[in-house]
Amino acid sequence: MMQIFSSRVSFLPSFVEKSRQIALLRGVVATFDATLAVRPENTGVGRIICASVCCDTSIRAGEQDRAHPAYTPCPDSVRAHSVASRAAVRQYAGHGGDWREIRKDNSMTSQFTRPAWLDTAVFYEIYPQSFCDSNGDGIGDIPGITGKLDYIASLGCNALWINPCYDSPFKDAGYDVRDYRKVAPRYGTNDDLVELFHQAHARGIHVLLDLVPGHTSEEHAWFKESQRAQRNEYSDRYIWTNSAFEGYTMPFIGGESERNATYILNFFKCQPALNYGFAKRDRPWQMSPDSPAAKATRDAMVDIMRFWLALGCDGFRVDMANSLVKNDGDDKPETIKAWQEMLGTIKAEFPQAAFVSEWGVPAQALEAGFDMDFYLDWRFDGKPNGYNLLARNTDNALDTAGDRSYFSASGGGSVQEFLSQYIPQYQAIRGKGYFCFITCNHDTPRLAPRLTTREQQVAFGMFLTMPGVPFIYYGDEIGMRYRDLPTKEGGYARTGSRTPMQWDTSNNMGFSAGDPQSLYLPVDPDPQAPNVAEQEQRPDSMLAWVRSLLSLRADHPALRAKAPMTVLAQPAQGRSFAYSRIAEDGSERLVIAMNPGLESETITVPVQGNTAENPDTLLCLGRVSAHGDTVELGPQSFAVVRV
Ligand SMILES: [Ca+2]
Repeated sequence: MMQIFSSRVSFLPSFVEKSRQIALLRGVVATFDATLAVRPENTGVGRIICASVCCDTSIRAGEQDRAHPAYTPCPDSVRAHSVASRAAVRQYAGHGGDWREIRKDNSMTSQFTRPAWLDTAVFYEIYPQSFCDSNGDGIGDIPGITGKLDYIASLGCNALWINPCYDSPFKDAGYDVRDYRKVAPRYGTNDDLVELFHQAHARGIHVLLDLVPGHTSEEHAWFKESQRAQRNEYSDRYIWTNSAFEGYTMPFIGGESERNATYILNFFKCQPALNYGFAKRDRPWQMSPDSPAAKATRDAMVDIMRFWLALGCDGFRVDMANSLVKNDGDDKPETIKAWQEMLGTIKAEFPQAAFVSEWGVPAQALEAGFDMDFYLDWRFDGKPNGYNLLARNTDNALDTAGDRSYFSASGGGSVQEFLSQYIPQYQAIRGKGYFCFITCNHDTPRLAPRLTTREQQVAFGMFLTMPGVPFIYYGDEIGMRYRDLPTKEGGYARTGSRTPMQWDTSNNMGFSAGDPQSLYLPVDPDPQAPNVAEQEQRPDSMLAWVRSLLSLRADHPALRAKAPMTVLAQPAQGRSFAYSRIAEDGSERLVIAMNPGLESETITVPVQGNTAENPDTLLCLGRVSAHGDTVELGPQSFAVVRV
């Protein structure tokens, strides 16, 4: 079965194509399950997998092609929540589709209190197997992370998100959880993790773990029980059909258990979907989200959160948060309801816990109770979403040629297209929570080597001064490079963004004292590969720039997550972009201006004085000068000015 997925991914022509497939497989398919239906011919991925798997279960592929109820647009009548007044939010209508407006509630004041600490938070995402190996076995571990907390604090980061570190067969690098309550032995012990919480808190650092609520590993004890022919407590914890010969329009597996049924998958073959019910039901085996079985799944997930929060964890990044309830509508009413119940319960017990969703539609995610949602990197058939426009508007992760990203000095265009997508989403959630920029993540190609250091510096200037809570992926602060590598633990095209952290020029670049052959992934062999020790010596380094930006952010209330942002300049014919940030109490107003292009540009913004000598220029990259309301921005420049 695994081969089906492997070959499906590996023959795809480009990284972006692979990423698209992975995104679809990992849950974007769920985000867009209804929007994809706008063009039924675009349901290819799910159908191909269904067809492939169902060949193994003796079900004709054609049966999967007929109705596709999973991809039927949700009629208004299905929307469960009442809406007093609504504002439009733009959402991408799936690959091959277009941007369109969906209707979202913009009137509801969130019932959830947001943890105050998020207003000044800056996150650092750590892929545990690749950050620091403390015992020389070639795999990063929890004590390794603990040993680097001072480095993380020195960056200006005061929060961590650690990718799954739970017991797992690692067929999807830990997103296939075998035991939610146990640290994987290769990373250490539960005690090691509790010690990490303590050491982090002593440095003012909050720690979020990664919650994978939508599926488990096929080796999870719940699933082993659920597979049994005899009914038991876990029979309905997963989604089973009524016969070993009955499939469905979602990926499913048959013939592997004594139970006379097939089960629904969320992603890889090893990841059976947990049962949160179906919003729309067209088969007798589909249960309601209000069923006792779906409620039991929600309770079990709350219990897992409770377990780690009680041990000192500060919250969770939640994997594929938008896809719990199957056959849900465009507006995700039942998935939102499920989260409102779960987060309502856990937040009442742990009001300072923070939750960030892999959802990508912040108006929905915040309504569901999350504090933050990511601006995810989406690209479908060459069509970028707003974030992809900024930094990854290309089909080639490695090559500068053909890169039309806004931050590409020679290839990018006006910032207007990004803003036309970002601003409506930003306005829809203002005051309710945070829409968060990432530098990269474990599913996304790193900016380097495609973007130069200078291009990355301008990009970071924006990412770290926009509203919301920023997330820096480990190694991006030194410009670590995406590498073209064979797959590891289900990473496929994502593997190249998951290589060991480059600390210095010692053995394995300081990542591990072990044999290079034992490493989780090989370190970058290039003699010019960036490393922390070298960049610490150099004031013009990427590392120094990131520290400057985060130091500025920490010192200025106008750069806090909540502080409002207003666009000041977005020339249609130029490359420049300027915006203001104003402290919530009105005590401070900053102007951020940038020009990622290669030609000088002049824009009109309310900045006074010549910034070359002006003490109110708080941070400057390249040549920036202002005369009255006119600001001249040199090539590849960035400035933060107090006005
Ligand atoms: Ca280790």
